[in-house]
Amino acid sequence: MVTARDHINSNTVLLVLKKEDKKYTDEALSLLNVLNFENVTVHYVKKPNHRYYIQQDIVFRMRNGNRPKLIVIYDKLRPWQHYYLTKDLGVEIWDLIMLILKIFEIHAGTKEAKLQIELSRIKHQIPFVKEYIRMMKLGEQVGFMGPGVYGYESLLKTLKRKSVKISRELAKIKRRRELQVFSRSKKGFPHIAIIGYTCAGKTTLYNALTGDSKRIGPEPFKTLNPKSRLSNIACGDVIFTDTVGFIRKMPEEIIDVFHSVIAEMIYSDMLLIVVDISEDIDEILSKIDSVARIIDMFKINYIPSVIVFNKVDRLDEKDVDERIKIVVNYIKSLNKINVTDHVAVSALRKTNIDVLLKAICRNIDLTHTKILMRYS
Ligand SMILES: Nc1nc2c(ncn2[C@@H]2O[C@H](COP(=O)(O)OP(=O)(O)OP(=O)(O)O)[C@@H](O)[C@H]2O)c(=O)[nH]1
Ligand SMILES: [Mg+2]
Repeated sequence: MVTARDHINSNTVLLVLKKEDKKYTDEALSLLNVLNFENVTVHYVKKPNHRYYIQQDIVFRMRNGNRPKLIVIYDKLRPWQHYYLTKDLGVEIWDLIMLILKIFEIHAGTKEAKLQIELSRIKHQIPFVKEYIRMMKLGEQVGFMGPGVYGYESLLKTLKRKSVKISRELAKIKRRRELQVFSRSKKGFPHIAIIGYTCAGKTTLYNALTGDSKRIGPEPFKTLNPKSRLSNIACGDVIFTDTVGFIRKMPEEIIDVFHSVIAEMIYSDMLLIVVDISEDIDEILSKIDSVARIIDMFKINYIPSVIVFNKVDRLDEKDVDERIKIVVNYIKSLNKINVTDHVAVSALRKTNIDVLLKAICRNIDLTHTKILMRYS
């Protein structure tokens, strides 16, 4: 473990987790990586400090010495903790919700998803602004950072007005939306969404699948978000989409946003469900449960799904076979995912990518015809 005081400088992002949440470290680092933060120092706290979340002596040491450029608390933060950290350190502070909203923002392609994110950000911000006003009225100062009590009061009014406006707009959009609109709009090329938990290796797989492929004319890409790419594979042209990862430590307040961001991507002709087969078997099965729940929730059980068991390079061959057997049986017993195939790969080493492409081709011919028939 790296201690906070050793490695901090003005380029560092300080990532703070509770000791009991140590298992989420990789997940948190991977989210920061998506945002291109590479110089990250991890700090664990045994028990969150009431005033600062981080232990007081560490805060004081940072105040008197090197400060990071950003502190990310991988947990919910009380409004006054945000207030005191900002006031005493004068650096940007994000909590878990702010971090996840930033990630969603990158993946949000529809107006609905963007508005949902904006609404959640405002709703999340309001108690913080209220706390700032309360503290300032008690005579506290936010130092050079804040706009003063009147500034915060007018900000609060603006946020409340915006939140009402966005809620109305969202209600209208939701009424208009039909669930299958996403699929229909993508008619043309078979659309393959790569889904699964964060860190499972979706982006690595996306790169392995699309890396060598030639882009055929720029036109089709204009309507796609940057996470989708047209690829020419043995059986024809298909569009692969890399999606935002399911996050284990997902605060309830933003589950709606997650759904709106993932919805547009998930209505596809095929799902590649990426599973990190090198994890603890209990962990794998519990993640499979959540994937099945999400598939159930969106009522997309009809979409043919290829399970991609990734990171086989981390295991012995015998282990891989044993684990796959257990997981496949478990998935079948759930009866919620339309599994048409499974393939073991190493996306990183590009092992068995050809086998996966063949599996895709075997299933896509059938499925795309079906999808076209349904809407023609
Ligand atoms: N050993 C091994 N590591 C892999 C493999 N595939 C991916 N990884 C590693 O797993 C980590 C996460 O990979 P990503 O491709 O970013 O995972 P992701 O599912 O896109 O994660 P999010 O975008 O956060 O949802 C990276 O450190 C990869 O290098 C693999 O086949 N073998
Ligand atoms: Mg990714």
